[in-house]
Amino acid sequence: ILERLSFDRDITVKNFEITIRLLGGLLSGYEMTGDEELLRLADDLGTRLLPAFDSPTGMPYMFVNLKTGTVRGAKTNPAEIGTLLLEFGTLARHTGKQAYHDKARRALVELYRRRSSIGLVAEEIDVETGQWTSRTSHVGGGIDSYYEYLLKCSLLFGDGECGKMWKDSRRALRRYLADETRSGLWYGEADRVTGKRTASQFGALHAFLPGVLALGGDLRRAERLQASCYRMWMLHGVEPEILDYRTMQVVHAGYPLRPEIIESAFLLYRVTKDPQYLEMGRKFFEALLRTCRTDAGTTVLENVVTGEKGDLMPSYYLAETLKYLYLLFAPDETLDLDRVVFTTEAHPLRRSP
Ligand code: DMJ
Repeated sequence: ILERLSFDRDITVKNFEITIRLLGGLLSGYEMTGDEELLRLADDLGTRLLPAFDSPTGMPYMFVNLKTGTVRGAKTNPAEIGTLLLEFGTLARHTGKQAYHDKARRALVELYRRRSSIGLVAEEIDVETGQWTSRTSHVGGGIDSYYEYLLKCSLLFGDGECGKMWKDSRRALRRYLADETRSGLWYGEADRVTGKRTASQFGALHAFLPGVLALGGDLRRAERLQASCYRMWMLHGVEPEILDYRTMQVVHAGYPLRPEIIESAFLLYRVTKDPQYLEMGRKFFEALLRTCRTDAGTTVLENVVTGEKGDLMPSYYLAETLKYLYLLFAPDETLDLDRVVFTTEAHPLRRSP
C-alpha cells in the first residue's frame, strides 16, 4: 500500500463502496499504526471523492471520477447516501478539514428529512430533485447501513442529533416493518407512505439488524431477531440471500459469503455473554468450511439448497466475515468495544483518537 497505492487514476468509482472499503481501511490502519502516510493517502482519496457531494440537495451522486471529479448517478439509495459519515467524520478529525465531516453529515440529515410522515425511507431517491423514485421500504440491501450509521455516528462522535434520528427511525421500523409470525420476529417490507405490508422477505443483508439493535440497547428484540436469522441459516445449512419468512421458501438461493449474521452473533455475545452465540458461530464456521472451501481458497455459493459453488471471494470475506468470526472467539481484550466503533465494513475506529 505505502509503495504502490495511488488514487491519481482516471477511473470512475462508487463513492459508497470506495469509502467503506478503502477510506475506512486507511483510516483504521492509520489509527492503529500512527503511520502518517496512511493518513496522507486517506486525505488524498477524500479530496478526490468530495465532488460527489456537489448535488443540489447535498446528497451524493453514486459515482465519481477520481481524476476529473466528474459525477454521475443521480438516482441512488439510502445506504449509499447515509453510510459515509463515520469515515468522512474521522478523516475530518485527523486532518482538521471540517468540510469532510460537514458534507457527509449534511447528506445523512437531508436523507432523514425526506422520510415519509410515518418515518420510513425507500429504496431509491433522486439527489438532484430530492424526490423518491420508489415506495418500497425495508432494512435490506440499499437501505440497511443508513440505519446502522445513525446509531454508530451517535456513538463515535457523541452526535446527539444522530442518536435522536436513530431512535425515531427505530420506532418507525418497529411499527411498520417488524412482523410477528409463527416462525418468530422478522422485519419485512412495507409501503413507505402508507406503511401497508408489501412483502414478507428477509435475507442475509437484513441480518445486520440484531447487532445494531443490541448496540442500541434494544436487547430483547435483538435476541429474538437473531433467533430468526439463525433459523434462516439452519433451514439449508447456510443462509440464502433472500427468504420468504411466511412460507419459509427461498427466494434468492445464493450465499455471497456475507458477514452480517456473524457480526450480529459477535455483538450479541459481547453484550450478553450468552454461550448460545458461540455455538451459532461454531455452526457458521463449520458450514463455511464444509460448503465454501475450494483448493485455492473460499468461494461464494450459487445455491445454498443444492450446494453449487461459484468462483469468487469478495473482499468483505476477509475484512468482515472472518474478522467477526475471529473476534467472536477471541478474548474481549483483543478489541474493547467501549473504545471503538466498527464501520459497516468492519474497520474499527477509535471513539477518542
Ligand atoms: C459489506 O460490504 C458492507 O457490510 C455493506 O454495508 C453491505 N454488505 C456488505 C457485505 O455483505
